[in-house]
Amino acid sequence: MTKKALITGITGQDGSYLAEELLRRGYEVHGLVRRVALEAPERRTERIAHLLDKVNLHPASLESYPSIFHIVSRYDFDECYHLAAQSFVAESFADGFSTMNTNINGTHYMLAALRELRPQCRFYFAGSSEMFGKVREVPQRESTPFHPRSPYGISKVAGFDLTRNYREAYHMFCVSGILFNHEGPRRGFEFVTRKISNTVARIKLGLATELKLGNLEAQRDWGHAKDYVIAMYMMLQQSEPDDYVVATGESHSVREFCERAFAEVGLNYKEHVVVDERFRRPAEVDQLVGDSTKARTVLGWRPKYTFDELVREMVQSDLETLSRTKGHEVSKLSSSP
Ligand code: NAP
Ligand code: F7E
Repeated sequence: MTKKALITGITGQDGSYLAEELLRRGYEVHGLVRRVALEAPERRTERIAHLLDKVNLHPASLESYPSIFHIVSRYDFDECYHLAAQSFVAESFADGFSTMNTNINGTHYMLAALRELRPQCRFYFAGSSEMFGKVREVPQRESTPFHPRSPYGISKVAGFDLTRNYREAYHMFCVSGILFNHEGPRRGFEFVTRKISNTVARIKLGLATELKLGNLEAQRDWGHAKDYVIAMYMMLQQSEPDDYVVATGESHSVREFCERAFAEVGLNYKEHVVVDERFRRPAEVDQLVGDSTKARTVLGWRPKYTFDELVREMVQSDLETLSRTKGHEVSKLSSSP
């Protein structure tokens, strides 16, 4: 029988790659999509534009238990990937209450609706390396204590605890992936990797001259989102529910990311990067690097992309997209009366 999966956050970076992965595996894919008044619909579903005739989208919001309950009541889902969240750490400092509300209550609503209506449905929670925050050991593994440094990190610890509690209290198949940063050409423009790749492309094309950043010394374990959604899928195929760290095991600074990204188009980052204090955070997570031995041995997961390949793909993708737009604008100008 065809398996049915529900993806919350299907319009996001990971949701779009996961939808592709599940469709490829023959799943019937459903997605939860909220309505946002200010944005044009074609822009909001941009990442899944090529999938719109293959997936079933349902209107709902993480702030509304009735909307979630309604969707869960209509379909007999086998798997639920709960990816929707306010995922930008800096924004969680600006509006911590909204982040907490969406990320904690939204996760609780999902779990409560599944317990009530579909207790056999397998549940994936999008945990994060931000839960390790002020790290207690290097590298970080499943047993490393959490010390979150932002409202976002705190909300993810709460989501992780809720997920484990539903597993232990109600014997549901609930797991958390503790995923380290993962990126790609579909990454939101506010995150540092995409901000860098996009600005590098703009500078190369003469559309910008400088790149303003905050802390250049922060270190992250950056992988590719395409590799990471496969780990999510694998976690739900195990005989027992458990939590897993997913990471490359390599750490690079923001400065190094800049160096590689500018070098990709033959430029020197030192001539364009400007430190702007406005992009620093009240509390920083200085160094993240994951030990994914458990995911590699139990799930058989491993990343395919290297750091260099990730940076190259992001810069080249932005360069292509912007060149097309620029070319289009130039041809529009030359054909205007
Ligand atoms: P993303 O691109 O920011 O996508 C977030 C998704 O959540 C979007 O589809 C967004 O919908 C949806 N959403 C936000 N608030 C919502 C609400 N109130 N109701 C319904 N939907 C809502 O994030 P991502 O990078 O794909 O990450 C997926 C998940 O993994 C998130 O939970 C994130 O916190 C977690 N995570 C990400 C990383 C990473 O490095 N990418 C690492 C660890 C954990 P709209 O399109 O309407 O905004
Ligand atoms: O910041 C530094 C910033 O916003 C990375 C989310 O997906 O991964 C992501 O969270 C680092 C930080 O990602 C700028 O201070 C410097 O140290 O790209 P980011 P993040 O905060 O690591 C985790 C695992 C998640 O779960 C989250 O959902 O880069 N940085 N200058 C900057 N960051 C930004 N955004 N912009 C700057 O100008």
